Amino acid sequence: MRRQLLSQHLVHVLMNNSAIGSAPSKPTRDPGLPPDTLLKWYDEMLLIRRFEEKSAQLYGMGKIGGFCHLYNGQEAVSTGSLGAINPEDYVITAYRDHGLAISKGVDPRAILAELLGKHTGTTKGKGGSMHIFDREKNFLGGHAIVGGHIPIAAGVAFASKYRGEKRVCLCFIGDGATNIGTFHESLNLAALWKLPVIYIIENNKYGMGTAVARASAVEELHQKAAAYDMRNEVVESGYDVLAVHKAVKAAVDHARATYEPSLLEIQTFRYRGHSMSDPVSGHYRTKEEVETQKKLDPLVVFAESLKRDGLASDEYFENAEKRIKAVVDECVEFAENSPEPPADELWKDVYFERGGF
Ligand SMILES: Cc1ncc(C[n+]2csc(CCOP(=O)(O)OP(=O)(O)O)c2C)c(N)n1
Ligand SMILES: [Mg+2]
Repeated sequence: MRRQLLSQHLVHVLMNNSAIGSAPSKPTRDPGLPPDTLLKWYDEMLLIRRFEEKSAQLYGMGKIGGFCHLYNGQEAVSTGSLGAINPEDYVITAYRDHGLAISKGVDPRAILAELLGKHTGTTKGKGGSMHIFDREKNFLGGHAIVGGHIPIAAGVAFASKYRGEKRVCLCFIGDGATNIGTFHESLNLAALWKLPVIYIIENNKYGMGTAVARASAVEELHQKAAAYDMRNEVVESGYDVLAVHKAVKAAVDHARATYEPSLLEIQTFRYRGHSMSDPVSGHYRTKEEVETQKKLDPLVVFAESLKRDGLASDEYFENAEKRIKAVVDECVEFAENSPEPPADELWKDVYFERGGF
């Protein structure tokens, strides 16, 4: 209830604040963040949005098969979080993975090729949308089983600590996944063994068609950390890339200094249906709810804050649209012109044969 009131309050502030167009006035920019970085973040968020829109279009044309879960609306979580880590740090997530892969620097052409089932895709066209993976970029998936990747993140963090490294692991979890057994087992061990993993709940308020309140005995999801005496924080303005970045940066700094884990809950919203097979609202949420949430569009909020701080003009945003459109067009051209996997690929990479990660 408190959150609903807060969200209504923010929408009210947005709609009535003529001086700043459509953006809330807080939080203000961290002066330590260079303008170039902020503009790069904006471009990245725009790329994620346009990439997902193109994916939806290609899906509708029958060029993408199987499951496909889009990230529209959650861009500030991806960009803000991954803006707080280094290339050698790890990221692991569930099946809603395109945006996080883009933020981790995975080649968007290879991501789209994977969606189209092409040999040039990130998993050679055999994994599809839910299994984007790039070992070189330390992007460890893309996992389809809800909760399946949560213990893997603890293992990755264990390896980092065991080797005396300072690499952290960001593990993204849906709100629904916090009700799965592996979530609790993993948090317990991460806290007990002091593992440098930051669990980030992307609370988009629904697990498929089930609202958080109907699936979880505890609605304030970050409070689940209390059972394991784990550092935790909630970001109610998950549409604000700067607020997300601040919370994740604090957790990352803490993990590097102490090896201790954190659980962050970032409140966000997905604009589309659960997957491409679902309608935008369906029976479980109303059009009004979706429209209300869209007034807190992360791209609009960020653009307004950049303008307000004098870091970008309308011209910048117009050019950004053109630049990003060219990138997405290149992805489509690359993916469409790439070959299908050859038949002898069928049995390759099915089982891991030797070596370590
Ligand atoms: C173990 C398991 N149970 C059920 C499913 C079917 N399933 C796919 S997504 C999903 C909902 C998960 O919701 P949430 O964790 O909130 O993530 P979101 O889709 O909102 O990003 C379910 C139940 C699954 N993939 N794996
Ligand atoms: Mg969810």
